[in-house]
Amino acid sequence: MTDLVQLTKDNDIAIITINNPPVNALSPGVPEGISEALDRIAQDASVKAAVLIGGGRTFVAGADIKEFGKMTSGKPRGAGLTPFLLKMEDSTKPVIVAIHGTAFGGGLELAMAGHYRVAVSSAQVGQPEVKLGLIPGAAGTQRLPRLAGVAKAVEMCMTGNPVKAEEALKFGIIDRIIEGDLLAGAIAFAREVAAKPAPKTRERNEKLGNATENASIFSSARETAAKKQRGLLAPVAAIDAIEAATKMPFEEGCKFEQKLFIDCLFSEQSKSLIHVFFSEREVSKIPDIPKDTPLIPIKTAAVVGAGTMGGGIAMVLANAGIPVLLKETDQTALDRGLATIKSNYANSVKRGRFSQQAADERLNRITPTLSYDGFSTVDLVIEAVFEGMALKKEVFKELDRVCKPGAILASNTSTLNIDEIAASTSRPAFVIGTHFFSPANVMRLLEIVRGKATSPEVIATCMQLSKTLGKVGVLVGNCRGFVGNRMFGPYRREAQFLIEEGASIEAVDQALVDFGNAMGPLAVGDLAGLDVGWRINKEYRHLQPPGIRQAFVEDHLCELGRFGQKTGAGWYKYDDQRRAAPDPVVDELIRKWVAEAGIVQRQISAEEITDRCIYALVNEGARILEEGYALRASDIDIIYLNGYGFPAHRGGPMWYADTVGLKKVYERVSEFHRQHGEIWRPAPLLKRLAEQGKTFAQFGKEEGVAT
Ligand code: 3H9
Repeated sequence: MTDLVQLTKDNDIAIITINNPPVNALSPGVPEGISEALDRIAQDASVKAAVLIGGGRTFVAGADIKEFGKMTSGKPRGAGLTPFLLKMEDSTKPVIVAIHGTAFGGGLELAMAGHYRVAVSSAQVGQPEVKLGLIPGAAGTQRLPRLAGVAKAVEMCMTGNPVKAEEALKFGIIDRIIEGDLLAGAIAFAREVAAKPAPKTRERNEKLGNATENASIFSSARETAAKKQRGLLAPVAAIDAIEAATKMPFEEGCKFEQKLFIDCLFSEQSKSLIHVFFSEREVSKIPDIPKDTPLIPIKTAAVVGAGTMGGGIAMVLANAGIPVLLKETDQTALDRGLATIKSNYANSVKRGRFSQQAADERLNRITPTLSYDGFSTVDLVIEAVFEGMALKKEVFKELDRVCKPGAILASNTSTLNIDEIAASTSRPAFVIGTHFFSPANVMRLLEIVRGKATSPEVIATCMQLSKTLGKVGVLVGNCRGFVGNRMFGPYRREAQFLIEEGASIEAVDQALVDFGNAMGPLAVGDLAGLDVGWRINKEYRHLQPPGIRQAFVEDHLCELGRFGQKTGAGWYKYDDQRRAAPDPVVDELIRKWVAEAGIVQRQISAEEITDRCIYALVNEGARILEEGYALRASDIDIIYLNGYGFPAHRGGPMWYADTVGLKKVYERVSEFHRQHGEIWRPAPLLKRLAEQGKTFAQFGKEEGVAT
């Protein structure tokens, strides 16, 4: 018996407990331990039935994801879980699986090979493999439709979304919800069924439906996958595998599933998504901020500025249960800000995201104000006023005066120097950047910008706060544009250069959408407002070294008042529903401006468009990494996945470059350098790693993020 699994007894009921913290993953040793326990139970005449339960906070959260990397890098693979699950299902003594926390992936597959399943009401079950670019690989696609029906199984395996105990009961995935103590309830249940023949899930064919009904389930699922999970292999494979369950005997279906599982496991998509899974967890680990750093309790907050960002941030705080003061300078702006918040909440209620009562509660947590009254008691202030250093300094000076000692003063600036802002206060240790992304109440990313003087407690508190707010907080250093926008500059620059050189607006956007991005760079510009970049360009133009090529089309569009969606015209023209259409006027203008600039246009391939845009991100990312403004390449990936619509199945820009191979990326960047000059000089880190045959993922810094 391994020490990951224990076997005990409650008179005639055996209890198998899995103890593999933190989530009882099916790591090597766990299946073996359960298997050995089953052997002993079979031989023990005093045992009538067995309960299988997880120790600690959860049942089994799935296969051990760390093992997949070993398997794809050539480690010999055992027989998989399927034979062991067959053995459990063939046990003549009923096995009752008792679920709390989550039974996910291999955990649910394990549970379905038991004869009965009981769960506490807070438990969840699911087949989330698709989120890792996989399909269930231990007969989940064969047993789930037999319990839940074909349509539900397709939905669960395709989306990866879990279902709660109550729904699981309704669909027959579990047999009973246990009120009170789970183990005691499961033992009682076991005694009820001990004398009955143990039902085997794999022999239950009554929910497998008929050919006509199933055909329409599968075809509509494939249509949805093509639309909503564009380019992803796993959702389609999951549908195929469930279809096999309806057409083949169980054993053959399992073999079919196994083949698809292995195809998915070895795909770049799965490797990338697994990288994302671990990176999302790694991001909160900061070398010089220990886990036990004391946190500052954030019970109340204030936001300065009720514009798009300020209003969104106030909603985020209110949604997390934190009462918030929302300050503006004049009544009109305050009313406008509040009206937007109300309409956002009304939309959420209309879309069924939450109830009217929940919306009212959230709205009631936001107190609009025109003064700093009440600021003296709040624990955190987030400033979201117009982007200008003089104004920010003025606001921070005032906040420093009115806020209590120990209150955190955060700025939502997207470009300005946090140290300079902090210097206008008497408490730079309590000043930090919290850069939300628009719309703040929707986008998951939160860049947390560390100033030179920011204290570890303030950083740890903001990292924790990001979780409370449902955001992914990434700690970054204080450089211009921080990480995300600093990289986005060269990306958008290349999109514009490509237009100037002859690519059409639609071709540029389409190439990046085909790559997997949520939107193309020009459509994003229109959405965010072209005037933002235009104003920043004007402010910083004097810092550009002379002789460096400057993009001009976007600035010219702004000079004509074409700011994007908000003015009904930018790169595209928009109708009153904000639907985009190509605008021949813009094509004509571009031809004129380009001719005036003496640029000779040419045919540009989709491959060149993606390489130039994506490698512009990568080259700047490499500089950021080497300069230490991001802790890890994977932190940069997390920023791009959560704030910029980069496709998760590509793993993020830095991971993507690693998968292409840095030697190849470096050669292409060098080629662009020769063609386009200084702006494409390869980052020293890219050059070095390419020459050493290494990856960004292998590059590590010990010192912590640069400030
Ligand atoms: C699968 O099952 C394939 C099968 O079909 C069989 C094929 C043969 N493995 O998320 P947390 C770690 S595929 C290894 O912060 P929470 C995680 O990295 C799998 N490690 O906690 C973290 O480590 P650290 C299908 C895992 O409470 C720690 O546990 N299953 C695994 O916020 C805590 O995790 C899934 O996809 C794992 N399976 O959320 C479920 N799971 O502390 C994946 C977690 O060192 N897991 N870790 O950073 C989850 O969704 C969440 O972890 C869960 C808990 C909801 C369970």
